[in-house]
Amino acid sequence: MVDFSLTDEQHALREMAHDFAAKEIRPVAWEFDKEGTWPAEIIKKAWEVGLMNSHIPEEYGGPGASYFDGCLIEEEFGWGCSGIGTSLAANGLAGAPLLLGGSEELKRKYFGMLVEEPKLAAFCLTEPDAGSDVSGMRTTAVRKGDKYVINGSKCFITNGGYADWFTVYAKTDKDAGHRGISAFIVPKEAGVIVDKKEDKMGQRASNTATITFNDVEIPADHLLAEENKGFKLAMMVLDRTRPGVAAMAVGIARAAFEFAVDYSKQRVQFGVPIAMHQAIQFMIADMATDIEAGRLLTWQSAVLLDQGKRNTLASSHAKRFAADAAMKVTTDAVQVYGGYGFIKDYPVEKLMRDAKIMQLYEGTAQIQRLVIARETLLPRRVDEPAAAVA
Ligand code: COS
Repeated sequence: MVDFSLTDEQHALREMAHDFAAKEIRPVAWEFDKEGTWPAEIIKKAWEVGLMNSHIPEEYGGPGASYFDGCLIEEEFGWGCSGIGTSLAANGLAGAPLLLGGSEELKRKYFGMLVEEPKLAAFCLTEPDAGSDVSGMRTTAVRKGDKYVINGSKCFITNGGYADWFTVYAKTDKDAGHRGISAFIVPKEAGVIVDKKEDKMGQRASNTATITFNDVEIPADHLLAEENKGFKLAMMVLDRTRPGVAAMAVGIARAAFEFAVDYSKQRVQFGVPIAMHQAIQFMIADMATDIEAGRLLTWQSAVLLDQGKRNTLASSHAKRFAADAAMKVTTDAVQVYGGYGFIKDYPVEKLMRDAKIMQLYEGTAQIQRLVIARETLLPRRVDEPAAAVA
């Protein structure tokens, strides 16, 4: 039997995340967007109430929440402000490679840092010349005795300017393509340089930085999984984090939808509220369907993970659909507002700008389609266990 209802605990968690988004995030979201303000206080408060680091297991001091529960939180963050939400959720992306491939000591130390204080970590995969094509990365890690020496540069790094540690992917065998990449934990104090904060179209309250490693030495035991298994580790991480991105996209769409519905009931044209016009009703109807469908795909992709099953296809379906839906719903919300939708005094143009990144980060809309096509044309069973890093 398929049961889409939430447990009492899940209702309470969603309500708590919603209250947090309504009281702490929403009131400052548009102002922070304008100035690109870093949400330091909100991060501290979210950490205090236990809405950060949801996937850190209990044995390392975290709440050990399910992927599904994480999605409930991320939808509310997206509803509040996805820029601030991304800042709050990015520890999950940085922590996933550690969870999957880290030694017991590394997990204790680096998860410990995140649960003891409101600290941040950052995931460093993308490079100026290696975005969708992960194997094209140029950052290198060379083993020297009991150390690795890292050289290179990473871009578009969420929370990069504020992170205390980084999960970094680098070539350990330059001639081996995707089979020559390894992943490491790199503490900030090892000499990580933050070069540049990006001035972005949307999600302006989140920090996106360029990070450079010049002969950065780290202990050899900071390797995650095995040497040259980093590409697979990255793919397994993205399978686990794309549901959360999809949930945030649903949250953005829901916010735009609610604004559009309210506005359509107030705005009078041709003698009646515009909600009375079928042209507007059909847009509202399509928004509502897209949000429901996006949420169901998102929930399915998270539930598979919680069941220990491989969710590559479901995860790309969810991320692809929810991101495209967020873009469409926010664009249509601007349309419902008419000319006012284009003006910054009204709330929906921010949501349209914020939605754009959902089709770009953690795999573009085209990469999701590539994964969906491959998984469809060369199907692997969805009840296969989630892959191990080997
Ligand atoms: N889980 C486990 N293993 C996976 C996997 C997954 N989801 N996807 C691929 N692999 C494995 C494959 O099985 C293959 O293993 P072998 O080395 O044993 O053959 C290996 O990884 C290479 O897979 P593939 O041939 O599909 O790799 P490609 O170079 O063609 O890349 C895409 C595949 C394009 C899908 C991948 O590079 C990708 O996701 N790119 C987008 C990256 C991204 O999201 N960037 C955003 C940065 S994070 S903000």
